[in-house]
Amino acid sequence: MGEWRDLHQDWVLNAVASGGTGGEPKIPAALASATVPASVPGCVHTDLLAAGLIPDPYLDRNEHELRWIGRTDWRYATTFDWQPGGTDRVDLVCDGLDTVARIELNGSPVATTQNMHRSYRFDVGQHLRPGANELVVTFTSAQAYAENLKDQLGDLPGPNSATPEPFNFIRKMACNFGWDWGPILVTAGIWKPIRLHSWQTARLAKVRPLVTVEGGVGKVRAVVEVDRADVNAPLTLTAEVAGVRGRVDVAPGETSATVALEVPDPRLWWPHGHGDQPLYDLDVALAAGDGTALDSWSHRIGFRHVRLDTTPDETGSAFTIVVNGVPIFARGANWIPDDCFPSRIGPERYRARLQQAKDAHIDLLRVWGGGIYEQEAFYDAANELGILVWQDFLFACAAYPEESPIAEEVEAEARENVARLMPHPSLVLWNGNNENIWGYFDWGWQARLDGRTWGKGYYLDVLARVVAETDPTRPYWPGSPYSGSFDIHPNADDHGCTHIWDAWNQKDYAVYRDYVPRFLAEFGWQGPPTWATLTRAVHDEPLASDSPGVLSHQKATDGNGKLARGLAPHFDEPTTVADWHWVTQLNQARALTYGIEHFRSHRGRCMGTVIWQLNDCWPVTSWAAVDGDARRKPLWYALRKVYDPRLVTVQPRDGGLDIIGINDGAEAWNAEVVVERRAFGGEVYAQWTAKLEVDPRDTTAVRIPADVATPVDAASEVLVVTAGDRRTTWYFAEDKDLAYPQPELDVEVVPNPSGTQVRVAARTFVRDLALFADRLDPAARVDDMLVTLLPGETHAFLIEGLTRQVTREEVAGAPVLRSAGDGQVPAAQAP
Ligand code: BMA
Repeated sequence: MGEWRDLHQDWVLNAVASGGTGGEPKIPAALASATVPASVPGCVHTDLLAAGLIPDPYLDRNEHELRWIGRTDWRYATTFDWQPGGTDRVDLVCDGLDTVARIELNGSPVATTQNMHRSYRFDVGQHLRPGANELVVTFTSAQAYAENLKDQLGDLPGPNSATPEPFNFIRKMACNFGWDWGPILVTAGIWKPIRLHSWQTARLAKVRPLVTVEGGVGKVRAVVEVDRADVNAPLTLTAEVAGVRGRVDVAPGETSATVALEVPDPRLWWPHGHGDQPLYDLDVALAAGDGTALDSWSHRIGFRHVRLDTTPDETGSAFTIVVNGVPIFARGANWIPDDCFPSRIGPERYRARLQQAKDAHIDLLRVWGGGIYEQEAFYDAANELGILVWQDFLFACAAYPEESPIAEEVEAEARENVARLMPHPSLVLWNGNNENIWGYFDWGWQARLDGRTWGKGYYLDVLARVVAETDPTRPYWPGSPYSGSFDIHPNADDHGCTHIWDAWNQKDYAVYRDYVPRFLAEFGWQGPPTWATLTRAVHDEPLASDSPGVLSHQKATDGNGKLARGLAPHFDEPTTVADWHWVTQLNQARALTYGIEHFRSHRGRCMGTVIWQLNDCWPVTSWAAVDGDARRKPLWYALRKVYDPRLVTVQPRDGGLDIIGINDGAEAWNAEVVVERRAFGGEVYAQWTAKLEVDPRDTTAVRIPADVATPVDAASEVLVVTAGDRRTTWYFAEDKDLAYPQPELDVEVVPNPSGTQVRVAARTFVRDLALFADRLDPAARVDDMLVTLLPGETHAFLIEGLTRQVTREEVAGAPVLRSAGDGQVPAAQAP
């Protein structure tokens, strides 16, 4: 068997040159001659931070002072002892180099690389020496490389907003060059493991398991490529899954082979909410003719069939993910890199973030094209938790060169990553790009391109071919949004997948009801991060929505203006930073609730909503539900309610109000519906009951009688709709026009074994009651939020993670306990 050896010890880092153009600060004097201990895997920024040589780029306005790092060339060096083991080959294996690297071993050049998204293997036997060896990896500034290539090939159009950085001229995580939620932190470093692999005779170069289910039989074709040190050695290949074993001989000279296995009646893998997630070990082994074990490969796989239904119908053409024959309504969220420095993201963090997604009933994550092909642990967590993964190829919001060297890199990167990720049952869709076809149609590109190529060849040809050749078990779609044809607008409501951004950018979230997309792959609304996150990152005195540090943590074009204009139709203008923070977060939660209830009510025509966005890469005002310090924003709690597999909502239809029961589960949902029109003061003005019967994976509408649905005083009445153990409310006016009573709440703090319980008894109607545990203690979390109580009702919040005792006085009012229109709530008294 081959032997692996990590080369992760004793690395040091030096700045070697600065490409300090454009008035950027050059390397600070203290650093010019410094040798810094380096972490591998890691990156320059985190090494400099650990050495105390730079301030934290995530805090205040530090980011802006650190642009020089991305303009500098960096040299990583280590020495290691090595003794010849007598194997045929010793390879240097680099799982990830970020990005433009020159590798030298004992002074001899080994290779140069220019793609963060690929791995590399080099035969280094001739460079190794018995005893001490020196390995050096020098990174050219990615910024300088991309700018040079841009100059060489000629500029191409990018996003229609924000300063375009040359992210489309280098195969590197695009959002490193800044995004409308991310800072400009252009990294360099050995971001994934780097190892020596000593091996004999032959090894498994690539294993592609093609897994599907046909007629109840699990089918696995393990397609294997073999790398040979001995061309003539006879080899055998075995594969085993669920107790079924297959074996083939690999004749001398041959470098590929396939073992086909059939598993009768395997347990099927499902997204959560639709079934279990059984996983099976697939073991592949390579042996010499005499039986000597040479190499092995293992991965957990899952048996499921997946297809994308894009059949034309009376409306247009569908976009439905079908798993094991069942059309799934995707309750999704977009995923961006969870850190600007992805080498910091380990399995536990991936697992925690995906668990947060699942806890909010999210069953699909779309890995967005401006980030990375995520690390194995992301997909492992998705497999285990039953979260479907839609994976973009890495192209976002720009025209991309189809010339050398980008073209070769794109194809190599695609082939590698499709093969790497295909064992994961959670992965159900490959998508060509993010918004580039839309950009070509609508962002004024065509005039600027003047006939030049812009990436279309990747999306319609290269990537489609790579998926068909590498992993024919999975569907491929050229872009998001895309209608399926260049004859139809890519963002057409009736076709394919759609992004709705006019709501946030220009209009109001009310326009969501003007659309019924077939599959909504992006839509979102901004809100600030939690208070604890904001105040950890920003130390402005005084802190304001437009103080310098807060503004630097708002990257969207006119972001604060859009927040304010988005608030105006719904809420009174806030006057303090605390009120701004609460009400913009509440409005974010409201916007997505409004949209998702509407889109889900059209289940069937619409088969998915993928909110922009689940997570953040640093502390920032953004569209995320979970902020850059992993804290859940009010939106997260709203998602958990509105993505409930069983949802009851009130929707305006044909001049009246319908109750719509939505059932994404596999069981029928039958409930008695009680509708009450109540005054905020408690009086019940009208009551009506009906039966709600919703088939599995279906919706049912019930019209509310007009007299029940018509208020006497729109400002002070609410419809309370109860369907079994689900409840929703409907209002006849916007918050700013509602005459909410001044909340009267009896608050009790009760320590209990699992945390601290805060019981709130409402003497008045109170809407969207929220308890901000992070205001009490940055370590604390609350179990629920946005709870609406009728007079006489009580809710118990559970706070976990408190590191101190809290008093009733601290908890009982703003800024800890808040509700919609709570301006009159007396502020908490100092303890
Ligand atoms: C879409 C995304 C991202 C962006 C988001 C918010 O365009 O694809 O590029 O961050 O909207 O503006």
